[in-house]
Amino acid sequence: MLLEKYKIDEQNQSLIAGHERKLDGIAADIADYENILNKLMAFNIAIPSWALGTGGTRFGRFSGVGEPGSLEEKIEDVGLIHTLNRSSNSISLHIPWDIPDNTVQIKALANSLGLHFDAVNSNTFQDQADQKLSYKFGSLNHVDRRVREQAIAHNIEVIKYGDALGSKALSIWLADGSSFPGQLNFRKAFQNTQESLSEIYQALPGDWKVWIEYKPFEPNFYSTTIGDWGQSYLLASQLGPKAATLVDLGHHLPNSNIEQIVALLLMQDKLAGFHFNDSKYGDDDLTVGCINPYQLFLIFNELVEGMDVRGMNHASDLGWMIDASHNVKDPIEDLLQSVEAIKIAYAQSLLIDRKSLADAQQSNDVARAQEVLQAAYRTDVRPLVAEARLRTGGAIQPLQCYRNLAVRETLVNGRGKNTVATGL
Ligand code: RM4
Ligand code: MN
Ligand code: MN
Repeated sequence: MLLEKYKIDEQNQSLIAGHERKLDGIAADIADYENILNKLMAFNIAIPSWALGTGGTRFGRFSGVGEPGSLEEKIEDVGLIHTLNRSSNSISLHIPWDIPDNTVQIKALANSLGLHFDAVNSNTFQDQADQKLSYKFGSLNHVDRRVREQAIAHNIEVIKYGDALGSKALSIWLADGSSFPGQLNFRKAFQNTQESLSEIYQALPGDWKVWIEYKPFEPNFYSTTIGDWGQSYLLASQLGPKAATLVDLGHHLPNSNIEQIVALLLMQDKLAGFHFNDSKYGDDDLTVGCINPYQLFLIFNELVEGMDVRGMNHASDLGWMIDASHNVKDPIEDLLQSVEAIKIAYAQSLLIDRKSLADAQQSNDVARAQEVLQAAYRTDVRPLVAEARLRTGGAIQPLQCYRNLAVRETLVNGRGKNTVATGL
């Protein structure tokens, strides 16, 4: 289905007066108003193909209704999200969950909805039906060279799909590791991973990047071969300039200072980008900003400061992507909430009085530094984010608009109630 612009305009009509009143309330206090709006309008976050259906847990999966049953329908859903929020203009594919059989047609469909393809993700954490050797005991780190070769070949195949679609990055997350002490020789496992990655690196087209994700546990529970940002950074440094570290917010042990990790990776030009989500305990893959929006703001504080110091383009010089799983909410509603939370954190970080913060830091005025940060964090920037959306043709309130226009109900009519999304 397509959402016609006039329907969104009609929805906006009843909200416009209230919106303008709220916007006037904050606009006058923002010196850099137009500049900030331009940055917000340019800022997009990619939607992963695996987040459009219901995820489920190892205990079960409770399907939603009207879920996409094909890659085409997933692209259609991202098109709907983008029509509503004008901030989700790309999709990130997981291969082989979403193999584009006809890349020309798939690319044309995405382009017709104003979308392009973000990073492609390989998958060597599951065995596929037609696969010769098993990944039960690892993939790129495996003790058996033949398994490593199979995993390398898969990654190279993923690059080929991505290249045909116009992607510019390969994102690798490995389940490789060990569940019991003694199971693996840590050094050999790391060296095998490094050798395998360097073969994949050599297959990257000239303008491509490889993003290396880390995660401390799960599905292995004793060690993970790329367990933290240091290990990912080591690999990315050994590989060369096209390799960098991808930060998935859920891939840290509790209370890790993620903003500090981000600041240092950025300093070293080794920050690839993000998989945004939120968590209370582990890799919970919850809606961005639902548990700890202040942490998200502190991350964006480091990002904006660090990117500005390096003269980077906020919208395009890093990879911005959601990596979430939906068990109880409508995936489209959840993704709209996640994108909104990211844009709010970004907008708040653009409001930080950088000069005052630097002065406070320089004079060890700790209380003032906190005041400066929290003055920005406690500003209700929702009208600003809505204004950026409105100016680009989106909905003032995307979630409300989605409900009022009965989008899910229309999808159920077309797709049926019990469709099952591929992937997780
Ligand atoms: C992993 C990791 C990867 C994602 C898979 C589905 O935990 O976050 O990025 O591709 O889940
Ligand atoms: Mn991830
Ligand atoms: Mn994850």
